Amino acid sequence: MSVVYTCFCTDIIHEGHRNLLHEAQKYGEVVVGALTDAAMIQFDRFPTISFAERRKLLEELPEVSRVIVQDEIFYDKVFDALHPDYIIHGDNWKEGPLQELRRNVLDNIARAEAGELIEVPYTWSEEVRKTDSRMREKLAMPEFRRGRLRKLLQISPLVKTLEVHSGLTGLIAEKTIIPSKRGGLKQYDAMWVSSLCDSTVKGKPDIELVDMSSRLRTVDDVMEVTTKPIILDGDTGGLVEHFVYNVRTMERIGISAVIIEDKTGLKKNSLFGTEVAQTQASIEEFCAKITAGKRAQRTEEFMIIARIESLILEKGMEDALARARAYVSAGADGIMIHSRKKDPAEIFEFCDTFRSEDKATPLVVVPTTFNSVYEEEWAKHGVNIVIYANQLTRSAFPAMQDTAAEILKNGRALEADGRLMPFHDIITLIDDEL
Ligand code: SPV
Ligand code: MG
Repeated sequence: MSVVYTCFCTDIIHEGHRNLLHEAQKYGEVVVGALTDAAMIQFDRFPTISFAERRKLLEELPEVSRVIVQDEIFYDKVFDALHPDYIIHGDNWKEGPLQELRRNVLDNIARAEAGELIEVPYTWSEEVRKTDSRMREKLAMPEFRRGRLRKLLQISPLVKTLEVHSGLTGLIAEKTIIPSKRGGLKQYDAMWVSSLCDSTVKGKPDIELVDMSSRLRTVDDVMEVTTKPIILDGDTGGLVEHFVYNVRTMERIGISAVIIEDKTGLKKNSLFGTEVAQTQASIEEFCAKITAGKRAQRTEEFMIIARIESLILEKGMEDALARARAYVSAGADGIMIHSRKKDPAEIFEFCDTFRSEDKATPLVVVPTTFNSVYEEEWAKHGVNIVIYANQLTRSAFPAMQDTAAEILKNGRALEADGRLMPFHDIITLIDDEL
């Protein structure tokens, strides 16, 4: 009997999947691939149920004779192990990033000199639309979004995080998907609400002048239109009495982690380094803040990450490492180490030493100045989260400035038009539905 293979990236079986399975049955024995969590996050679908539950869901389908594990989104291994006679898929993958998968199937058919691709019309029904929107809704809910960072840390070798400061930048972080050179699809895993960028877009300096209520309004704007987890730049965390209160608020609205830095008094941006007066908190003082925050927290999922400013303030590697050990003992769920050097050597040294002593605590880096390091290299040095902390704001600002000057210069907007997004694209940019 012929083998017909298909694979669904879903947690819910709807009418569209059933239609496809009925069609598949006509060609032979139906084998379905259950995508692992790691494979699933390479799509724009984050699993909302466990792999075991997903597998069971597929096994219980009467049309399915066998379920196999598919641990990458491309089909090479499936072809090698199963030698399918047919691959069946909805025709919706003829457009957008999924085209890469279609191409991969066609390449495999050519390579194996066997197999045939069957494409069935995608079911665009009300039930399918509602099911899809139910899944997205679940992902956007605070209780689900909050725990997603911890889950990602389990399944992803490196959590790629992009700075966002508005609904629009949130959508960029949510929806930018590109084919990866190595095969697969690439996208961001999480979002960073930076104090520098959140202040800058409000025209204010990064000195904790923009208060937490305002910062949380930015977070809410982002949350309204996205589903990915949020890491909040919590500056110094403020007074302990305020921090504990804010921890509960952050948890309640679905933020996954806050990063607080071990500075005290008037905080200035780290990249000033020692050019401006900045004071580091004592180890005891900062540990007390971490412990108070952890005690205040109500859920298991929320993370308080401690950021060490010793290298920024030229206090030395030993001070940085001593602080890392103390902050972890005080309850920190992760360590962020920062530097303003272009050369990544001191960051590598910190990460390597820390990892040799502590295999588990997540490590975070913000490669703004030391930006030559590739993600794979960070992972090799034991880093778990990499934050691109300001690049969206820094690319938008000069573009807007140039456009403003160009219009002034010419006394009309025609000359600026070449660098602008077509008008039609801006009015259709935002979907009516998320
Ligand atoms: C931010 O993005 O606000 C940060 C990172 O805190 S840095 O600007 O490098 O200090
Ligand atoms: Mg900051």
